[in-house]
Amino acid sequence: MGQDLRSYLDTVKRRKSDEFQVVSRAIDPAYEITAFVVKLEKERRQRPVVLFESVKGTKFPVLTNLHASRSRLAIALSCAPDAMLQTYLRAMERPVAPRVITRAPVHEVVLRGAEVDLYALPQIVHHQGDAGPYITAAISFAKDPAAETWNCAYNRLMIQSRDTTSIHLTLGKHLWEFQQIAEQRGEALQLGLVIGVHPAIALGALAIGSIDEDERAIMGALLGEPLELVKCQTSDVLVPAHAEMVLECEILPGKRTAEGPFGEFTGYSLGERQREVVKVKAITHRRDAMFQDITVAHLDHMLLSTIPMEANLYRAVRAMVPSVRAVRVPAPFTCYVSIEQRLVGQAKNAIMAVFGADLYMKRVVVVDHDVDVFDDRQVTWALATRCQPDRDIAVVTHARGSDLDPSAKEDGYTAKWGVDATAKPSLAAYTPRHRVPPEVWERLRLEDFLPGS
Ligand SMILES: Cc1cc2nc3c(=O)[nH]c(=O)nc-3n(C[C@H](O)[C@H](O)[C@H](O)COP(=O)(O)O)c2cc1C
Ligand SMILES: [Mn+2]
Repeated sequence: MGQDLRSYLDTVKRRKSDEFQVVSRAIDPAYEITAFVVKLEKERRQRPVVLFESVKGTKFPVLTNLHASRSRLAIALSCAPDAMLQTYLRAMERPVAPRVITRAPVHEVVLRGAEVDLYALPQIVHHQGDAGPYITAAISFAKDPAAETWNCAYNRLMIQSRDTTSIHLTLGKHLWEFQQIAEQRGEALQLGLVIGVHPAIALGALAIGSIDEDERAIMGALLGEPLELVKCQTSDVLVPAHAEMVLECEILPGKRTAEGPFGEFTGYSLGERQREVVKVKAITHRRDAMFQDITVAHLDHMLLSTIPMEANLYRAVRAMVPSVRAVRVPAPFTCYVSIEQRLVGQAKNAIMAVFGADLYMKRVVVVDHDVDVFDDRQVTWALATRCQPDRDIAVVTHARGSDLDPSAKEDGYTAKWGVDATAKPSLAAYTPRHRVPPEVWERLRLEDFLPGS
């Protein structure tokens, strides 16, 4: 199996040709790319991969909306759409170590020093009010300056000059931790920002877990073969050899710059903040590289991030409540869990497991296994009919959450709430749900009462 974006696109073209849309007419990267993708979804219910061949102001074509369909993501993991959670869990449990190679397509073109020009890249502005062009599909590859621990994550970048960007590091997350260590030593943190990869690599980058878990090995397990890495031209950072493009960078110690406003994944445009500064030392790319974009807060972004989140949350709840049935992340900071509750108190344990496993989680609802967490109406029904708020809501105060939650007191400092919407003391002992007698249900045939239909 190929581990580059191109071989995946070939598979999509072969297996789902109507889900690959080429646009030849020139498009303005300011707002038009986002408008095109969102309109296609809203007005025509279509969410193909889109390749804009001609983008104003740049020679690079732009690929977007790659991850906006569960069935396309399932193709990337060589499994059925409903097997993605289990496939992802297996990859977390059986990681495959990466392999370093020396010749790489991503080094076909190497631009260093004065040749670096971020303004030659597509200057994509996503939403009204954004402070400027952002790079939204870059995956960071970095190493703990004090250890052999590697980390990968998506980190959006605002283009600030020919060779600098700002970067958003969620407070308390792994790259932020590396940056703290480097800054305390007065060092720049070396990193590769990788653009244009196979979706298995994208999904692997979003694995949530301990800082010691190596996302690169989860990528390998998802690909079914070791991820091939190559050393950067200007540092010892290892990056995927088959990527479309790499920005070889360092985060400057002690420096901050104004970033934003930016339309965030939460659906809100947040104001300006002081963020870390990234110096771009080199840009390497394939000779005919595609640039990749992700439309923030839309399907391309949300589907991609929820699959790894749900796998990790399922793993965490299962460690506490073995009879967990399903986990869903239906909205930012929100998790629904269904459990087959065998002992009183397990719903509360499930809530604690979720809060312990994912920084972003702020509201958890736990329901019994007869409730389908993928149906919002059923969850709402359980909340209304199995829950007493004075008894069943657990509030955790003064905790850490997302620094992009506009309701938080200050960046990321937040309360959290878990709601036990399971029947008490147990589903078996609860007042029964009504139903038609089973023998009548079996016997009655609609056609007997609707002749001619
Ligand atoms: C398209 C996209 C953009 C993202 N942008 C950021 C970002 O700018 N900063 C950030 O901290 N996390 C961002 N995230 C979320 C992180 O990549 C995600 O939480 C990741 O798992 C963090 O890695 P870690 O658990 O190794 O710290 C983004 C995710 C996606 C899918
Ligand atoms: Mn990590």
